[in-house]
Amino acid sequence: MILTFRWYGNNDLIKLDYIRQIPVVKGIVSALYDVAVGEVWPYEKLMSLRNETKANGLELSVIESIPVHEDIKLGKPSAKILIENYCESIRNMGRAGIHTLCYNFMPVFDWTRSNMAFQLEDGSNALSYDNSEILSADLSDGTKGLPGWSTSYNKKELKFLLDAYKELSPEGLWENFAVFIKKTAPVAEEFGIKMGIHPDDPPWPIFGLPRIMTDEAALDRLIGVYDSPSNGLTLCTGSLGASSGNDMVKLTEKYAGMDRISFAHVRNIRITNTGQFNETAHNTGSGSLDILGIMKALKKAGFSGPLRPDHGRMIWGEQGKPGYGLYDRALGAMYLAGIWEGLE
Ligand code: DNO
Repeated sequence: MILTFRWYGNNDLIKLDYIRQIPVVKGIVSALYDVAVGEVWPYEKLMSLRNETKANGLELSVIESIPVHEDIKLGKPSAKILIENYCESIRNMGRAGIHTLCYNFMPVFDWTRSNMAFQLEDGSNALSYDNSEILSADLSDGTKGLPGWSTSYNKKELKFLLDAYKELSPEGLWENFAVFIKKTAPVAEEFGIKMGIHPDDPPWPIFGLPRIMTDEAALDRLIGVYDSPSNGLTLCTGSLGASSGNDMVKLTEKYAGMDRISFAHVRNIRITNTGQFNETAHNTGSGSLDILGIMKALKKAGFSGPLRPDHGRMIWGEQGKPGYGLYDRALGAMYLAGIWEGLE
């Protein structure tokens, strides 16, 4: 296992030399933030990102994410050229010596929360989700009504997208996914890259949009579409684990055993009701998930890929990007590395 840490590039409040001071962290998870969605990611930019992390003693282990253009998910005619561009970005990653790619296939909305600063008993803040609040979110002025939403769509753009998806069933989304992965995964194979799809977060439909990467049946289907270690999963324990029907230790054992876990996001959440959860500290006792059991399952399967602590709470007065402060993620990194060392 390679312990990694997400870094949002030079605008990130958390600098690489701080990340380097977390003794267990060896790799960086990052992306290019100045390439328009659908364009080819240039080799030179990927290479300079890698050199920058290297100059700080850290390997660029994972690209999270190259966004998948909505036209690909919608199966529009332009998907053909957009998928070809995606393949070229994968080739450029390979040429730049980066071997893991995390991406998702969630229509319009990536991960979604209803409260970015939910107060926990100990006075710290964490992200939380409540289905009823999300259902009543005001989308009449685009994504402005959504807390913490970063990719902004104005009123017109959002309406256009939501209308376009009205025509698309979950089966239709699967078909478009199959077209995408059958083209991209062989290129990833050829260039020594493991792709890992990020499960839908939360793992159920929101705003009437189809969501397909939600449970064991979906993961089996994903593998069935194109069977290769280059077509794997980003095991995001807090995303899949938000649905109590997903037994995370069992799923980890199964897919790690099949060598289909390309990358792991390990974090804990507390399920408070159906469709309702809040994020917690990483350790097993703080939330509903058996983090030790998950790490044991990865270890037992000989998992050797990148793994990162995921969203942290805001503690010790830290201000910053919700979920992506330094302190609690660093605690998470130490906890996860400690478990691993113990298992070794
Ligand atoms: C949230 C992240 C996601 C993830 C994308 C991957 O913190 O896990 O935004 O990067 O879904 O494509």
